[in-house]
Amino acid sequence: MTTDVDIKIDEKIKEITITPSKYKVILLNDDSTPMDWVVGILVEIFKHSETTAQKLMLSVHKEGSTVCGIYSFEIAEQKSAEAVTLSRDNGFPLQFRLEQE
Ligand code: TYC
Repeated sequence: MTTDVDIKIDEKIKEITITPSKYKVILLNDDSTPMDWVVGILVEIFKHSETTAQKLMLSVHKEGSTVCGIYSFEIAEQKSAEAVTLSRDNGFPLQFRLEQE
């Protein structure tokens, strides 16, 4: 016999297994990363157009932070780690935060 409780549990399992959380990648401002470098990262790693990348970079420069992409946890982590490694290798302190949606 299937009860209301069984159905609720089935629905909960589906919700947990079929809908993985998304994560916002938040780009943070700093005083020394060059503007052109930030735009390059947004184009090459986060696949924004040059125009959007310029707007996002200026928004971070003025407001302190912005969401630069929303991905599964693995992709969010991979992209921000790649951007940070590339920036550190070039002497820039660019930083990101991940935030669950
Ligand atoms: N504030 C930096 C500067 O004046 C530019 C910058 C923009 C740095 C966005 C980081 O995420 C950033 N050179």
